[in-house]
Amino acid sequence: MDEKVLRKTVMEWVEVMDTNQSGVIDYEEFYKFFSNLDELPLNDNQIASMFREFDTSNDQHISVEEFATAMVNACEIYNNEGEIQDDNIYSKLDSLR
Ligand SMILES: [Ca+2]
Repeated sequence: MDEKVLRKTVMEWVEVMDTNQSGVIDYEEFYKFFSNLDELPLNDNQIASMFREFDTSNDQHISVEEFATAMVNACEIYNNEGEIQDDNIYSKLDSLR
């Protein structure tokens, strides 16, 4: 697994999600992003539980670092291909539910 590629992807996601450019993802931004993913249909409860799981510091914001850690953990468990592919990050996220 290439963690650098993953972190770059996470940074790009955070940039897209962080609509008020605060540098962290609040729940509203998180919800907007994940409720609009056609590839990953999630209900409100699933999005809320993902947010809680990602927010390891419990400050109600997800930092780039927290997001990256959550993705790295997901990929360590589920990625056996040796590299990160954008199109299967969705299925990894799916498995965090
Ligand atoms: Ca946090």
